[in-house]
Amino acid sequence: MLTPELLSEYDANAPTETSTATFGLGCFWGPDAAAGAMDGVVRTRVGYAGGTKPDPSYEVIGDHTEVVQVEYDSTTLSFSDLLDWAFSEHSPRRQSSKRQYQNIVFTETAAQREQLRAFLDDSDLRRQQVETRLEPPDEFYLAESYHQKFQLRSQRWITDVFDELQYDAEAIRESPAAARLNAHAAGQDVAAPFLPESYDPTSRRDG
Ligand code: MHO
Repeated sequence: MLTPELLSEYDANAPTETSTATFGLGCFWGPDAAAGAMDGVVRTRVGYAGGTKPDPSYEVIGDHTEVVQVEYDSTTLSFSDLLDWAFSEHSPRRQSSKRQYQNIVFTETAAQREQLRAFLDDSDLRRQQVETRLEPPDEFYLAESYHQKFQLRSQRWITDVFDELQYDAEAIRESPAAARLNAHAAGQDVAAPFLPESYDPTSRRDG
C-alpha cells in the first residue's frame, strides 16, 4: 500500500553514499523511468549535458543532449551493470541525427573509464562501430521540474501522497521512492514495500 509513512520511511533509509553516472539515451522520460526500476539505483534526475551553451533549457537547449543522471549504490550495482543496461536501451551502431537525442556515455572516474573499456572489449562491438559518444564528465544542467519523474506526474494516487508529505518539486526529484514510483507508473516491473502490486521476485514473469 502506498502510504505516506512507508514512502517517507523508504526515503529516510535510502543509502546516502552513492556514485553518479550520466547517460544520453534519447528522450529522457523513458530512461528516467527505466533506471528507477533497477535495484541499486537510489535517485534519478533528468537534465541537459554534452554541449557548450550555458544554462540550457528544454525550449532553448542549444547543442546539449537530454540525459538521465543516476545515483547508485555501488555495493549493489556496478557501473558495468549500468553499462549493460544503457547499451540495452540504445543501438550503439546508430547515432541520432538530432543533437537533443544523442546516445552518450559519460565516464566520471578512472574506475568508470576502466569498466567502460572492459565492457567494450568483452562486447562483440568493434570500437570503430561504436557511434555512441563516450565522453569525460561534463556540466550537468537540471531539467525543468515538469520533466522530472515525468511518468508519475499524471498519476493522482501518487502525487496525492507527495502532497500529503508536503514534498516540493525538488523533494520529488530527489526522492528514492519517487524513482521507484516513476518506474511503476511507466509499467516497469519494480519492487518496493509501498507498491500496491509489489511482486514476489521468485514468481517473476519471464519476458
Ligand atoms: N516531444 C516528444 C519528446 C519529449 S522528450 C522530453 C514527446 O512529447 O514525446 O524530448
